[in-house]
Amino acid sequence: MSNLFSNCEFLISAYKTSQLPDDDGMEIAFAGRSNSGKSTTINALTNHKGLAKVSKTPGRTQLFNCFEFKPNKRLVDLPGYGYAKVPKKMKKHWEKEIDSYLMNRESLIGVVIIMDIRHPMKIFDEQMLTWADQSGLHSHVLLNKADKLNNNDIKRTLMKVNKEIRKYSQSTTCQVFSALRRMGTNELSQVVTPWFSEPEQDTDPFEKN
Ligand SMILES: Nc1nc2c(ncn2[C@@H]2O[C@H](COP(=O)(O)OP(=O)(O)OP(=O)(O)O)[C@@H](O)[C@H]2O)c(=O)[nH]1
Ligand SMILES: [Mg+2]
Repeated sequence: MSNLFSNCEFLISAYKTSQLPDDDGMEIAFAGRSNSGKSTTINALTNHKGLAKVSKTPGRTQLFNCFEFKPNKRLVDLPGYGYAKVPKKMKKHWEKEIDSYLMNRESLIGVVIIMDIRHPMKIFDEQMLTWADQSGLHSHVLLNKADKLNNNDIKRTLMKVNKEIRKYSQSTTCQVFSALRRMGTNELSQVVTPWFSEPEQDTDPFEKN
């Protein structure tokens, strides 16, 4: 099924925030622990199998990978956080770059936080929810890899997480997802599409219309 994101193309990979595309327009970021399925989710949402690189080895995405689906409208695949086996120096680099991205990126309008449904709400996920709330950004949680659980466990986890996310943010939403089976992509598209239709913030108060 086609959606706003169906004609998405790879734009650029950035090792540092300074290499990202110009900070204009709007973008949403896909954040989550390493191996949670960020890259697979982008491929499911855009209906484009090989767009974002997927790997069985955690720590695969070690760059900010940017994709453009409309002029100046982007999806950003973030490096996974919390993967212990990454060398210390690289971990430091990424923590610094992701922090800087989240704090300074004007075109960032929302984050999709991807969790493995079997291990939801880890410390970084909670921090991301808190941070998005405090920054006035949209946020939406995907409980990914639902194909790994039975229906009862899915329902139980969804209820539990729905309750828990309220501690961190009043406005965040949550859904069950399977990037592998492309289950839940319509719902995801319906949640994030309106984020892009809001008027862009005028950052220059002196600019004349
Ligand atoms: N069973 C199942 N496996 C999935 C699902 N989504 C992703 N995977 C698998 O999980 C592994 C990691 O997926 P990625 O999309 O590369 O995860 P990532 O979050 O981008 O990982 P990093 O780039 O390392 O941070 C791959 O083997 C995927 O095939 C899902 O919904 N169900
Ligand atoms: Mg990845």
